[in-house]
Amino acid sequence: MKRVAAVDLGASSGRVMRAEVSADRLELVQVTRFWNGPVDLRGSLHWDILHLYRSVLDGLAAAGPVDSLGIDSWAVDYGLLSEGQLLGNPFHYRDSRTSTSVEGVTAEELYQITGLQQLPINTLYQLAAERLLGQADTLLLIPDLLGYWLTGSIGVERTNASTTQLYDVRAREWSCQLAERVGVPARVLPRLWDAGEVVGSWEGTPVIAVGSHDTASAVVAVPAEEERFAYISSGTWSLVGLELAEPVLTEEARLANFSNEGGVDGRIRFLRNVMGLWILQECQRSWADDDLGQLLREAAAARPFAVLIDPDAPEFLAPGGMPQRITDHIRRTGQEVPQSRGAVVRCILESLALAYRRTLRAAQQIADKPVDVVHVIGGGSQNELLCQLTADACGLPVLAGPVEASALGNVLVQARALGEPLPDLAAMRALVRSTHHLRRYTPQGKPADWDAAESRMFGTGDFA
Ligand code: ADP
Ligand code: LRH
Repeated sequence: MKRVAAVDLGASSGRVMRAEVSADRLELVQVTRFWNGPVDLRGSLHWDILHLYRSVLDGLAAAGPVDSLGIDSWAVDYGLLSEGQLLGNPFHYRDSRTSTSVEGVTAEELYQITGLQQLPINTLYQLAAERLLGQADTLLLIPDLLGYWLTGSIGVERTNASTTQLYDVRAREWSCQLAERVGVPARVLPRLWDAGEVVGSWEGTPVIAVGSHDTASAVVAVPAEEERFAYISSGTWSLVGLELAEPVLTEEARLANFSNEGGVDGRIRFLRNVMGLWILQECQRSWADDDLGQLLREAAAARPFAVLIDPDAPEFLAPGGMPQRITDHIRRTGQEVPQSRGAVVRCILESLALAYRRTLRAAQQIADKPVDVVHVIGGGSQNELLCQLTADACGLPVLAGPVEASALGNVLVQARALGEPLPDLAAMRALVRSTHHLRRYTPQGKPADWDAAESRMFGTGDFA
């Protein structure tokens, strides 16, 4: 049996977890959970990186003695170093300084090399707007920056590197040539680590590189029994897709804006970002209403398919004023504005379920990989209404759980590195299955209602 600590930083909260793991045991306890989110500094959005580091240190101290620790976090964001010192406070990916255009490379070439969807949050686009790049000698992604402060070791773990749009998805290395072409000096790109490598130590405890992209760790812990599964990693974002052996870099995949992110053990996470529960979180923040249970009960009682939004519309990316943005979107698309919070929440959840359906159908078709079940993991797997709507919209059974999938994936990769007999993803997933209760949702209602809703939402051209 091994005892390990997992630092798992999501966009809405961070947690330090302690776990006991062996071939037939996987027990996870939360040691600390702390706030995380954007901080507006006179119009620029940043992470409170020192608060996060302080919280990690406090959590690790409270976790007590462990055999190792590992860190995962959200993707794409970075800190720049010069001679070991942090230059500037890391930006939040929702900061408005980015766009999706960059000189020196076409969209087609970019996709052939990196296999990534075009999102303004990608590191490449952030770096195109970065003023401190010229002074930097090293770029570290967030888990690697925190790891560097703990250990002094410099490197970037591969699953997260694959989200930067500077990484060659086939060669599994930085694309230094691409970086230079788009104005990112290759000198700032440090050595790459594989999940499972010991990268240093903190106060005598080995620090292990895990799938440091939280979604990569979450996908490790998908409790799938068969190969024919899809997943929705449901938190601030919904990451919706399939696990593949090889990237799909076709024109069809590019135009449908699918990412080929690197997974643990060389797998490919063929997925799209759907805006996710962020929209609901932001409504709750504007309404100053943290009673999610009551909002969901009201949503369950609200009229179905009354009004729909395209959750991926760019106006939903930035923080602030979310109820008003939804109202504007609804007016622009010629629909009736909902009159209660419950109706707004129902609109968000039905619209997310439709976006999941559309994404999963496209993923199966483009990758030529049909599935029989959708696994929903992460905090959003506790949302019963959303899980049922997802099953109904996709016409597939949904298996919900575990909630703390990223932390579990983090823990499992550490346990294997420490020598526990968990030889492959199948063994890790079997352990999650045998130690966690999953809730099953079977499709209900009339499929024709969802067909009609889909053509209303995406078929009319109103939703640009
Ligand atoms: P992240 O890792 O991006 O910070 P999480 O995986 O922690 O996100 O998921 C956060 C989301 O989970 C919240 O936005 C909320 O909508 C949902 N959630 C959390 N607890 C519950 C609950 N008890 N019931 C329904 N949904 C929940
Ligand atoms: C989820 C996540 C997602 C990224 C986004 C920046 O936390 O890592 O996979 O696209 O944050």
